[in-house]
Amino acid sequence: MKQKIDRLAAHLLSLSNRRERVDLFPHVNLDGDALGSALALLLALEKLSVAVRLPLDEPVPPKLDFLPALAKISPVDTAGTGWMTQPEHTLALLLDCADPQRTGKREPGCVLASERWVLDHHIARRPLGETELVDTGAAACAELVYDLLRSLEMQSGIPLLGPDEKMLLMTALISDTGGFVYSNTSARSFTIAADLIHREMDLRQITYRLFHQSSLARLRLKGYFCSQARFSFDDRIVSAAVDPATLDLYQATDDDLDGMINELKNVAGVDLAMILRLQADGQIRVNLRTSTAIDASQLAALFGGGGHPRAAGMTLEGWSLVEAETMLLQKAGDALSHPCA
Ligand SMILES: [Mn+2]
Repeated sequence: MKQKIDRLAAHLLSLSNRRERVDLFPHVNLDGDALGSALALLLALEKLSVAVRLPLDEPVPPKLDFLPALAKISPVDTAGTGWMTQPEHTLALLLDCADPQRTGKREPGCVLASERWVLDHHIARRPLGETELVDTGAAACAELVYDLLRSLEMQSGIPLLGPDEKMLLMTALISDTGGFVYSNTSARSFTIAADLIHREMDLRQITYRLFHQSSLARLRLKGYFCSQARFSFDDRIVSAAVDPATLDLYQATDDDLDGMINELKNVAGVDLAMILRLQADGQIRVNLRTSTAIDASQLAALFGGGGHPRAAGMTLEGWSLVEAETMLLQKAGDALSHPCA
């Protein structure tokens, strides 16, 4: 991987003071790793006098609006084609993803570019080409961007890791490792973090914004949720239902429910947590989180849904909330008493 990174670095350096431009393509539904990695690389390439853009057609998620260098983003209207200026002189670099489809409506910009490179850490679903650098051992794309910046520094003699680049890469690393606790966290993650940290870096602020910041609406909704959650089957199953009127009452939105299911699942002894959300169109969205005692994907499959063994979901139609919850509790109870092999 080091040789490949060095080769990409040499190639990027060769574009210094040339008309060729680098367009950076992090995946859609930006997360801390995708955006932090892209902005750090953008700042570094600017220092090397490489023409570079970060074309985005989605707003920066509110929880990432504290990042430095956000003004460097090029907001583009992908409804038209005007944003792809001179694709024949453009190097497209995909970040934190390997397939142009993962860039959403920006996909033509990746496809029409004169050359395409990839820097990613997700498992590849196809054979990789020479210019596709994928390291599944990296906890975050930011680890690969870090290596790339160090290689660019070596080859150019120009220092590239200033406070902003360090802040962006640290945020990306914290984001993808859940604050250095997920199983992808490696000794290498800590080595890189040790090199990025400095006295002025506000780690507390980064973790607060990424993982803990709430809102009054969300807090009140959480209170309602936790107080009305129903525990059954010796407290091994917990369910909670919410309708649009309740969300209105708390001036909350559907987004405020994100992560709420983990609060229920985190209760010791709970094997299955489920949240039923009645939508404005009458459909009911159901989320499931389970311990190893129940396969969430199998339970969801009974109702045409799917997902992973520990997290799954489905959409129900033609039921009232009460009917749906009663029926689901029955099926879940069956699953508990007849655990799958
Ligand atoms: Mn990532």
